[in-house]
Amino acid sequence: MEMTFAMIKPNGVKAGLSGRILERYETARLSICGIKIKHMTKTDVEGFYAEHKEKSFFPELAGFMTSGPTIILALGGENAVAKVRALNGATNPAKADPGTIRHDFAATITENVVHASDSPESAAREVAFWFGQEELVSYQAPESRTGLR
Ligand code: 3AN
Repeated sequence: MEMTFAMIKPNGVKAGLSGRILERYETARLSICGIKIKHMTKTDVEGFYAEHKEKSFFPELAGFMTSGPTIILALGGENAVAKVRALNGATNPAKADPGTIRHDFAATITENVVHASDSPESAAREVAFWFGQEELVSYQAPESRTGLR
């Protein structure tokens, strides 16, 4: 089973969209292998977005990412990395396809509501950045909700 890292950014959490976003991941048969709520510090953001530290948009990104709590997720399933990227949509919400999370909920490229790892290599790094092994579980998402209402 492939595992990827995803995050509901502060504007998504504050707007009360966490449940609706999680529902999309679960409906796509991804399992929640790890979950935490975390108010990031500037040091967290510098470590997590190390590849963007020198970019012109970094101060704005750091200000936004520390503006409130985020929900951080390890999601598992077949092709989890590509699946979550597809569900999230393009980085710039203006270019995101209808039906994607960013198209439906986000307004700007900085405040684009969600994050997801862009490759299996970054997924491994990002999951390990936020979760210890003992904080992760593994289960298979069911094909249907048989036995439940
Ligand atoms: P993604 O989250 O789609 O993988 P990255 O990793 O390239 O996108 O960028 C990380 C975050 O940095 C984005 N989610 C967005 O908040 C911000 N960002 C990326 N590119 C820009 C940009 N050109 N202008 C402003 N913010 C940006």
